[in-house]
Amino acid sequence: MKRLDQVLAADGIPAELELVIDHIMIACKDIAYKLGQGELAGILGATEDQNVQGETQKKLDVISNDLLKDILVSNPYVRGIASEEEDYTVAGNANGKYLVTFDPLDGSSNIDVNLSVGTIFSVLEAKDNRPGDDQEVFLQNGRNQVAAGYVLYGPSVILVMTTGKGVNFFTLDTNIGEFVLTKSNVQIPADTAEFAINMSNQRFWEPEMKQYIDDCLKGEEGPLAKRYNMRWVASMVAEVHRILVRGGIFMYPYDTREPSKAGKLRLMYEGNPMSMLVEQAGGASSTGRMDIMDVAPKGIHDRVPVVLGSKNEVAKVVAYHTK
Ligand code: AHM
Ligand code: MG
Repeated sequence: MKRLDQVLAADGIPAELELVIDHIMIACKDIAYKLGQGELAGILGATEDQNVQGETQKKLDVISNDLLKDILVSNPYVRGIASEEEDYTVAGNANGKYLVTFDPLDGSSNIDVNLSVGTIFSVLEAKDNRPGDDQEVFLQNGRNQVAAGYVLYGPSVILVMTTGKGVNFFTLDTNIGEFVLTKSNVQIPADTAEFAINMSNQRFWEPEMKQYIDDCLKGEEGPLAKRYNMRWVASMVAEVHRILVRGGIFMYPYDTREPSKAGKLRLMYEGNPMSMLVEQAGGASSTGRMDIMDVAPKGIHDRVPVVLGSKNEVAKVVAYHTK
């Protein structure tokens, strides 16, 4: 079986980008090991801190963030990093060509209950001479990503990534400590009858989203003429992985619980990398009104409504929002 480095080399990825991806994976293997140790390593539970968005930080959020940050800022090709768990961008090498954004441990409410979590990453090119601690250099739309992916820490550890040439799955072979190719050119089925959304927020959604879900719940008798199934893991990495494996639609729409926020999920750490993966696998990704990767970020911690997955179902949701 082919190792990750062999696949990247065969795809003609620049050696500098390969080293950046390699370093992200070194940190992710360490995170996977610590998650596997769980309570034995004393890393479960919360810290006394909150991140810039006012969310309680789990110990493993902070540990994972530091592992990624430390290795990436000392990588010669990394100009800087932006993380969901860092208030500000952090400078790397002033001559570095790449910027890395990441959610070190997404779905962290699942850590203490021993369910799947993941690391999400995105790589952009630094377009001008600004230093990596200047957030302006990061404010590019998702179409500029040169690589994106996630590592899912589940029963097996799976890296899913794209460099713009399709989506591959790599499984961590713990005998050799390497990610090996286990599925190439992943394609999301265009149609689905499985949706994922946090139904408890229903009363806070916009009328368009309420109407779409109402119509799903009407099943064969309703306007969508299908019997739907529902899933909610509360871990975006696990939801997107399910969609890449068997299709589906995942939504975290705008809601009025905190009107100043466009949605719960973050554009640069969650929306853009997942959108690149989904589009590269033949799916679609939208805010409900426009493609997520066309949204221009105003700040590194911007939020975005997310609707992604099987392309015909995403098109239906977009039609509800735009008709
Ligand atoms: P996090 O980055 O703080 O972990 O939040 C993101 C997660 C997603 O993985 C998941 O889709 C969503 O939050 C779950 O939210 P909820 O708790 O509202 O179900
Ligand atoms: Mg997180």
